[in-house]
Amino acid sequence: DIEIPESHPRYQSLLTRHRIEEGVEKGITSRQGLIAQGRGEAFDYLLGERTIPSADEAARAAAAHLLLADRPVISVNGNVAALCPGEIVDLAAAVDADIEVNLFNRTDERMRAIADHLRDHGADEVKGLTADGRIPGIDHERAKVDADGIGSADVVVVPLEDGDRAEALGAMDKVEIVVDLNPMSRSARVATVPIVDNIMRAVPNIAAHARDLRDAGATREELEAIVAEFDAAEALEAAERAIRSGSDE
Ligand code: PTJ
Repeated sequence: DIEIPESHPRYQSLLTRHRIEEGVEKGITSRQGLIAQGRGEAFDYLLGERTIPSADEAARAAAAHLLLADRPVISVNGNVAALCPGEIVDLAAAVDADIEVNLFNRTDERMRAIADHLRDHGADEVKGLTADGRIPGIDHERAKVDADGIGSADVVVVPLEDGDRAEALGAMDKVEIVVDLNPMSRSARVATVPIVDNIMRAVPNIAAHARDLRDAGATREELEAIVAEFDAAEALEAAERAIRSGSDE
């Protein structure tokens, strides 16, 4: 591991880059993942590398959806696995969700490397390798999912998803929670709950909200009210305003 002093003004950003680089070296992250990370970083810089209030509200709405779900699944790709594997395992435990590896550039090798990496970080079951289900409307390789995972999920968390697949998943009538730093991306626009935040902040934040709601004894009705009050279009507008003005929207 490289040593980055925590006092460095770009500490988080350097740590993130290092994790992605390591992910590529370990065969977890695709080379395209490096480009995706660069794109995300630019938006994070414009947002002030912080969780804006509307993203925090979105994370709370996401937590409520996950607690209400019958079959919640968290989808993991090569970037997510490299950046926050432990946090994904913790979120899955907090809301009793399954974890499924789901890749845009799918190879068996990378599927296995990511599943092993998640198990090293405490996951017991990792779905995605069976691939006996399909997302209708997208080409074969990219459509593969587990029938008893994303295939039959009612709520899916898809961090950093490609626009086509986000659209196709939305068309399957699932509640789709997208984490994407670009509020203008197609994925963010088709999401039931778009969280415009870095996955390294958003994933632990959803878990913290889920635990707070559970500890406060939130009822089904209260969770449903949180879900109903959330306005996706308004959250995206707030994120754009924050980017343009450099302040709190
Ligand atoms: O591992 P694979 O094969 O499934 O491939 C994963 C990538 C991410 C390479 C693939 O899905 C892809 O090409 O995605 P895109 O179309 O580049 O979209 C990535 C989106 O995620 C962009 O809108 C970025 O702004 C955003 N993004 C990148 N890094 C982060 C992020 N959002 C939140 N947190 C990040 N750390």
